[in-house]
Amino acid sequence: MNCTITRRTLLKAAGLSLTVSAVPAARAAATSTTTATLSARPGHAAITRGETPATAIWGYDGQVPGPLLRLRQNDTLEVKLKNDLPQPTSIHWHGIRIDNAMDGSPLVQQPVEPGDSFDYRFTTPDAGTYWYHTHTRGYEQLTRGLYGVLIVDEAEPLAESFDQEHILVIDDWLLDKEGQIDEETIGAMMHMSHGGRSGNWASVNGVNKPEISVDRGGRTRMRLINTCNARILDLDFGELDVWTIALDGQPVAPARLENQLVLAPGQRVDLAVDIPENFSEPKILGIAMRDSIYEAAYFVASDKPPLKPRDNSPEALADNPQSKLVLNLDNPLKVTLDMQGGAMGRMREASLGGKMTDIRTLVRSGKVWAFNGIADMDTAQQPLFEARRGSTVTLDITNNTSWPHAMHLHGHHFRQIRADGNSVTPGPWRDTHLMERGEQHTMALVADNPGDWLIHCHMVEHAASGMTGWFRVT
Ligand SMILES: [Cu+2]
Repeated sequence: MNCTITRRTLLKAAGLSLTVSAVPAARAAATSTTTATLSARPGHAAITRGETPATAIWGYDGQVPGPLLRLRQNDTLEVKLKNDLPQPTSIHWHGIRIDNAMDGSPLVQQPVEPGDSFDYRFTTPDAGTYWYHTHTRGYEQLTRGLYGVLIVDEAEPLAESFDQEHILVIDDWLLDKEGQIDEETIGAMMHMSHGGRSGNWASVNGVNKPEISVDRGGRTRMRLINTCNARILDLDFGELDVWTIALDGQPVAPARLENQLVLAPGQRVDLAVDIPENFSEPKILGIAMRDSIYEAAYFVASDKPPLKPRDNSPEALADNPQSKLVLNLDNPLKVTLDMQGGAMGRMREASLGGKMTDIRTLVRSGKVWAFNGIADMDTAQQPLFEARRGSTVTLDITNNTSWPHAMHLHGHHFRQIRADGNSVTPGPWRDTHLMERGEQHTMALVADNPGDWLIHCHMVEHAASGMTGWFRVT
């Protein structure tokens, strides 16, 4: 008999850092189900830490980030979304290889009307760091704070590998002098056609410049999530000893971080960070700006006596089913994706509603970008491609624009492949891949998840103004 155990989700209103002992340690004999109710509703957040009145936000349970959802690999998550907002909404479970009907995109779900609710239910095949966020009017609802963290713990607990865990959700906010979200610029064409909306305040776990308590001599697993609308984060850890151990939830061979860490909107990274035994002064988590470091957070020593530092480098995380997928590059379905448009671009016209439309009319219609000459591929009858389940697809993506873009795939991960003589070198599996301007990358995926899925730029202003398409797996 399949025993189903309902357990409370680990909900933490503030301060997402927790010790490893707080992670559910005992493995249930059978898979279990975690349930939660999330009310999408207005609330307030002390983003500026008292420098202004609290910021009016929209958040899950009225807080930002929303409640931490945490379950074990292969378990089931049931979430009732209650919409207590004045407009329709939905939830996308970013990076989870999910049942298509639960993906939250407009391809598979009518947004939930105000006062209504929707029950999401899915299993979590891959361990890792994920997040959930609105997929309706993202340029407004993500701006207002509708996102939270979803952690899937490894089927076999890792308690001995780390002394601590920290979850760092990094966002930026465009606030006025009273600390309120600048509403006039929500969805502004200026942001859509340029680099998206960037803020004038940064937050880590919902507050500006928090202090993050770390154990001296300890090794902490840091899970970082970029929830910014559009800002690409160049993160600087100063002298701390940092290894990358997973990207977008998928394990990678531990590699020491030698430079700044680039985290595009939507992306996550898991790090192993060794805190020196004699650590005393606050260390800065910096965001590299053009010619300076913005101090996003401070690592400060906890009151605990120093631990004996490890002399081994971090162990690799166990592979996920996703990371074991094998590309068949002998005879892939080859797809070309030309990203066009935006300010300082060359696009003069694109198809809109099936008609070739000049750029001025496109701008008036709120569309300034196009995939393969189509400015509304998100609602087009024809998908970007249709693949048989289990087949390998290569996506030849060219960023023919003057802006970087973070390309996000729903329901799947993909990896960059580089032809190197006769061999092919695959990059890490990711669900969100940064394309700098002018770059051409060949990405490959195993189309193993049936349904209709979005592919879009995760700079949410771009996604809303032409940079969204879809594909079908049959
Ligand atoms: Cu973009």
